[in-house]
Amino acid sequence: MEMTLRWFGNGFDTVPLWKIRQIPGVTGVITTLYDKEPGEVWEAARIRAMKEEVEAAGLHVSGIESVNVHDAIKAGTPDRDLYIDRYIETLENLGKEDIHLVCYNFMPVFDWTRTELARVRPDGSTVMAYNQQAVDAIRPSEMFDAMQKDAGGARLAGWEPERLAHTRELFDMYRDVDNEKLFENLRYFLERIMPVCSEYDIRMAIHPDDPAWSVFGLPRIITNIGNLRRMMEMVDDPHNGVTFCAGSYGTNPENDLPEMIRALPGRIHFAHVRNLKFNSPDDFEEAAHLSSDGSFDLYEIMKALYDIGFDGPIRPDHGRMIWGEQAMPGYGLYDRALGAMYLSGLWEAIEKAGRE
Ligand code: DNO
Repeated sequence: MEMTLRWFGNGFDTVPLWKIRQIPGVTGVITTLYDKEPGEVWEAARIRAMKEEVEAAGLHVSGIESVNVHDAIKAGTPDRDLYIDRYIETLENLGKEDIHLVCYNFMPVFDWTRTELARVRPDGSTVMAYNQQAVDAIRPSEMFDAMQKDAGGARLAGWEPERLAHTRELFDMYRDVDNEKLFENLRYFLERIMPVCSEYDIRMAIHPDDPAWSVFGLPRIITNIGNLRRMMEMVDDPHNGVTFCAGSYGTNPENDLPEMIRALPGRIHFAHVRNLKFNSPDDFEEAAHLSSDGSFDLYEIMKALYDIGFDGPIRPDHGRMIWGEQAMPGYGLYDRALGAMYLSGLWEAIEKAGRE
C-alpha cells in the first residue's frame, strides 16, 4: 500500500504540499482539478501543470478524487452520451499523463451528507456528524444552505454551489429513477468507459454512498456487499473496482467492514480508512482514527486489507479539527497527519507479524 493524503489543489486547500511532504511515510497525494464542474473536459495541459506542481514538492499524484460524473449520466437522460464522451476524453488525458486511478461516485444530486460540520466533542475538538431526525426534519435545499453557512467560506467537495443552485431541477431529473434504473445507468456508463480504462490501465474506484442509505427519497445503490458484487459482475473487468471507504460503508452497522474487504480481493483500488462513533443507530460523529475513540476496529480493517494483498493508495479520511486549525471541514492537516501515522503504524506491525 502507499500512504497518501487528499489535496484539493492550490487556492482551495488550506494545507500546502510542503507540509504534506513532512508527514512520515506519505509519498503521494490524491488530488483533483477542483474548479472543474461535472461534465467539463480536463485538458492535458492543466493535468500536466498539476502533476508538475505536486512533483516539484517531492510527492507524486497517486490518483484522482474525483472526476465527478454529470447528473445526465446518473439519471440517464438523452444527452448522456455527450457527457460520457467528455468523461472519456478526460480519462484519456489522465492516462496520457500516467495517472491510473480515478475515484468517482454515483450518488444522485448530493455527494456525502452530514447534518453538522462542527459538533464539539468532549476534548474540545470539532467533527462532522449525522443525525437522521435532523435530515428528516428539513428540505434538501435547507440542508445545502445550512452546510454552506457552516463551511465558513470553504467550497465543499461534491456540494458545488453552481450545481446545487438548481436543486429542484436536479430532483426532477431523478423523478423516474429508482435503484434498478440507477444500476442500469451505471452499467451503461461503465461499459462505455471500460475500453479507455483498459487502454490506459485506469482503475476506476467507485466511492460508496455516504450515508449508505437513501436520503431525501433519492435512489442509492453503492451501499453494501450484495450491491457491490452486482456492480462488479454486471461489468466484469478488473478496471471496474471500488474505493473502500470505511466511514461510508460503516454508517450502516450491518456492513461488517473486514468481511466486506475480504470479499473484494483485486477489486479494491483505493482505501479511505477512518473511524465513526455511534451515539445511537440514528446518530454518529466522526471520531479520531484510533480504534478506542470510535466504534470500528481499525486493526481488523487494516489487517483485512493486508491479507487480501491490497497494494493501492490508502488515505486517512475526515479528520477532527484540533489545535485551533482553520480548514475545510474534515480536511485539516493535524488530525489527518495523526491518522496517517496511526495507519502506517498498524500496517508496519501487521506486516512484521505476518513475516514471523
Ligand atoms: C467526502 C468524500 C467524498 C468523495 C466522493 C468521491 O469527503 O469522501 O466527497 O470524495 O464521493 O467521488
